[in-house]
Amino acid sequence: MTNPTLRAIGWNPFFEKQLAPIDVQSVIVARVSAHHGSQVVLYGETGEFRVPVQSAMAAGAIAIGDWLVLNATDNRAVQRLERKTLLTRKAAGEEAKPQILVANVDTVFIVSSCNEDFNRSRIERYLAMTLQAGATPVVVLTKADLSDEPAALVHQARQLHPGLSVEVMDARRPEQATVLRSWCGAGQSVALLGSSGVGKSTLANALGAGELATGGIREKDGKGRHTTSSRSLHLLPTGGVLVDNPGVREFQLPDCEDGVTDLFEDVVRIVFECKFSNCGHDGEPGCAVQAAIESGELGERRFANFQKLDEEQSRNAKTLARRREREATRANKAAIAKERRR
Ligand SMILES: Nc1nc2c(ncn2[C@@H]2O[C@H](COP(=O)(O)OP(=O)(O)OP(=O)(O)O)[C@@H](O)[C@H]2O)c(=O)[nH]1
Ligand SMILES: [Mg+2]
Ligand SMILES: [Zn+2]
Repeated sequence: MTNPTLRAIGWNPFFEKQLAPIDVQSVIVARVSAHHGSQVVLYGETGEFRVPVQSAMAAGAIAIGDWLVLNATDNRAVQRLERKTLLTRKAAGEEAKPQILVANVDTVFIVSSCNEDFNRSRIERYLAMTLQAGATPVVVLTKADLSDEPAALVHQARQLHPGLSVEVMDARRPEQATVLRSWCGAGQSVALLGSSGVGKSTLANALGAGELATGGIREKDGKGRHTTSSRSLHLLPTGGVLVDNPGVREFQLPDCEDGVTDLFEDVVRIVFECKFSNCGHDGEPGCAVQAAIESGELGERRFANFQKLDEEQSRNAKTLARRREREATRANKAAIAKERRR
């Protein structure tokens, strides 16, 4: 399975290894690229092909970006390969269930425009989610042509995480998007994330993903019109693949402790220095957080957002843990009842 076409679209030893127990003569591998009603679009060694949803899901639930092992004779999935990275958010509604956005991307372009959409706390939310997924975040600031101070915004965004890559551009101009090429080479998988109207599909087109529909934004508040309605994976002329996503509305973090801790490592380190381990950071003696805010080492906004995101993810993690517990208890009771009926 060392076919160059497969390698270009992200096939690598991580997935190859999982094939070991399978008789490779009787199967093919393919990557999930889109979902259209009753059909799933896949990319394989011979290019794009479609299979009925029932065949694609025969080995379990799938997400865009997943690798499937299919029976060569009837294209039925026999295995969904273990994921290298997994981007999730908390599903809408009361349940804390995580909702999968995309699987197996190496890089996430967190797209924000330089106008009304620019918001450091929102970017931090996407960063925590991306770090949790195990992918590399790159902040892409679009609509540089509409801003008087794009350089100041780049500077602000770079402060959000040590070593964070931040690029700024007019996304309508392919020659400006070339700064993103190093993340789009053969074998690389990238996903675009961000609010509606920030220019994700415009950027995808500039990178050569094809002819994706783009739409105007509302005059009064600069918000988008949710032009892209479904997630899809596209081949890039630079060799890699790119997943365009619908604009994300407000969303909550799922169980995301590692992502939050990684992103806010500076804050966590300061909190650790407070005299009391249960410090409320609200005027207690020996509070390292207060001291850091006073000295300017820690910004008030950053600390407040850390607290907000950390509480949110831990609340959702706890609800999820309770739900799993309930499910386990229910399964247990059902098993006991079944045993009794025997
Ligand atoms: N001036 C300017 N306009 C841009 C830029 N990028 C995108 N646009 C415009 O912004 C509007 C929205 O762009 P889209 O690419 O549809 O935005 P999107 O993020 O895909 O939006 P959804 O699909 O709704 O999530 C379009 O009218 C684009 O032409 C840019 O860098 N500068
Ligand atoms: Mg779009
Ligand atoms: Zn404190």
